[in-house]
Amino acid sequence: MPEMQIEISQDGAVRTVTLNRPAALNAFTTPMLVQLRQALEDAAADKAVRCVVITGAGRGFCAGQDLSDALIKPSLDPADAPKDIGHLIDNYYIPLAKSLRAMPIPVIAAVNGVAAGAGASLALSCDLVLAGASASFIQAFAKIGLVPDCGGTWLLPRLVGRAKALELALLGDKLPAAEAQAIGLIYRCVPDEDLAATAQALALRLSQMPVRALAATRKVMDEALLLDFGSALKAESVAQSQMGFGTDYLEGAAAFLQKRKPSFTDR
Ligand code: T3D
Repeated sequence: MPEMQIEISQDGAVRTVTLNRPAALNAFTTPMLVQLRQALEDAAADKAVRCVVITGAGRGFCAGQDLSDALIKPSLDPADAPKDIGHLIDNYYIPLAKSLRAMPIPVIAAVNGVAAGAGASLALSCDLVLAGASASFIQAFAKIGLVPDCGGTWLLPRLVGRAKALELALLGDKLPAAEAQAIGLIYRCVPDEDLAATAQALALRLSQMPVRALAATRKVMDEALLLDFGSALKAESVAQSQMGFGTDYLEGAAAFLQKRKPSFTDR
């Protein structure tokens, strides 16, 4: 059984998952990728959890794939056959990226330091990305002869447009959190000392909202990017119909009419 490389904590309906290999800036190992995916799936299955926060221990958020991992580390001996790193992507990164995208509740990234390579993709896959002022985002892939992965090629142009996405991905320059906010890559940059409390407050706020509708909003918005206008209208109608049968809609509308605070329960 590999040692735990993440930490999990719970505060009310908010579950926090902390990537925990601070000496390597929380770079991903295969056990960590498996543990993170399992933690997300456990949170998805637990009806008491209504929001997840992902953050990192120490001074980094996540430095992407651990490049010293024996699974992928290239041999310096030219006689050795090159390793197929597509195997790592297929078996670890793709399942993680899909689990994150399919979460039935909102997920916040609290980016406490550098987010590089797949670590940046992980953060940017979350629904709301908060970052401390000293945090940064680096599309590190090009620097080591790779392409963005863990959803990076899908996310970047959608978040900031093709020109900026290519600038970030081709040059691989460090993008400070304040600039990431300015170009619309992330939700908000806050002072480092406020990051954890801001993330918790945001998570508490989301956890008290109709989370089923929030997850459905993410889904229809993602789908709408691939649809023509008429098809997007229809997709909205299908989702709205599903929400309309939910307890949360009854509660939300009743609370509005009765001028009281709603109490949402759907998951
Ligand atoms: O096969 C595949 O790779 C497929 C999958 C690809 C997905 C990817 O994520 S590819 C991108 C991989 N990540 C990187 O290329 C980033 C590598 N790291 C860096 O460029 C720098 O560390 C940072 C810019 C992120 C931070 O720089 P700095 O100066 O703040 O810290 P540092 O001194 O470089 O790193 C601190 C320690 O973390 C250091 O260890 P040491 O010397 O103190 O023992 C460093 O080696 C370690 N570390 C940082 N990133 C990684 C890492 N160790 C292994 N893998 C890393 N990715």
